[in-house]
Amino acid sequence: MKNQPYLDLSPEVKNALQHGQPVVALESTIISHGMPFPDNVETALRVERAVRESGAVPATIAIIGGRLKAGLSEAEIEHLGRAGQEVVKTSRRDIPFILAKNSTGATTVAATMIIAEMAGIRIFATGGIGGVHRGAAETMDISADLPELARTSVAVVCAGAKSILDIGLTLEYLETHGVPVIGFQTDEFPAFYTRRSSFGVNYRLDTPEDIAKVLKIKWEAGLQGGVVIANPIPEAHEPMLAPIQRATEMALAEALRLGIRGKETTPFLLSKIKELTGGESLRANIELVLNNARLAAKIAVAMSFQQSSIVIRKS
Ligand code: PSU
Ligand code: MN
Repeated sequence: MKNQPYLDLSPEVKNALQHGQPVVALESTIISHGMPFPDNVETALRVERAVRESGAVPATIAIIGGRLKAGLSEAEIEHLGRAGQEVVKTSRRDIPFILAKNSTGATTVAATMIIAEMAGIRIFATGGIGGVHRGAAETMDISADLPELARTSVAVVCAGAKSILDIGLTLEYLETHGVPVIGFQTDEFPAFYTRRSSFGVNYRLDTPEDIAKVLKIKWEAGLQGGVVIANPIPEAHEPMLAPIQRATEMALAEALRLGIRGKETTPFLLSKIKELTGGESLRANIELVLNNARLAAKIAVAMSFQQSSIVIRKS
């Protein structure tokens, strides 16, 4: 690892990376802005356990007291969960400001990818990625997660993109920027709460080993940039489509009426949908994150078997 003046690895994460053991990065905006307390803390800890049970070391990522952290203590996770929206939702642009103030930030997919890459962690599990929002032709609301996927060499395991987004335009953006979208055991890109979206993936791969092989080749060949690994929510936990769709439409209308904009949009929609579905969306969200953590760990394990030295060439 290059000298990283702002980064602290937990002793466990540091040790695992030094010995080429599998490590999975986890984000923290999902803790402070994506779920209510105490489900958020409980889920974050369960996700860490799921990664361990699948043979990898979890590295939850955040900014704490002006330091970039890969690997948090339980107390730090609990703090992020209790503080909730009071913690700054931190994406690429925000990082230097949070560091300058010795402040604390919950990292989005984009910011988590940046810190994971610095640490040398290649696999990252989350719930859903940000994307092109519906109505983006007018609002230009495109998540900073997308340009990050274009430039940063980390693979993100997710359950697709939520239907609060324009899934078609999100996939077009990824295509333009050369970000491969892999479907794990599926030909169809999943829509987060639901297994189907009617949009296809670029490549279907059916085992963690096949995915690990492609990732290794991509980065060894010097092809920088991220990869989306789309992992549908397990059938047993897929909620009924109609109530989710109704809640999504109502939440979008409410956001428009209240003039919700910018970084507030995604957290607002998530909490509104949860309220409107009586918690059904939250239950599904928890299950799909656990499912993604397990797959990410298996891919990380397969990668550690294949090669202990994946060198990312920087131009
Ligand atoms: N999707 C979810 N839960 C989340 C997020 C997205 O289902 O918590 C969070 C992630 O941290 C993601 C961020 O990176 O929202 C995207 O925010 P925005 O749309 O403002 O870029
Ligand atoms: Mn946005």
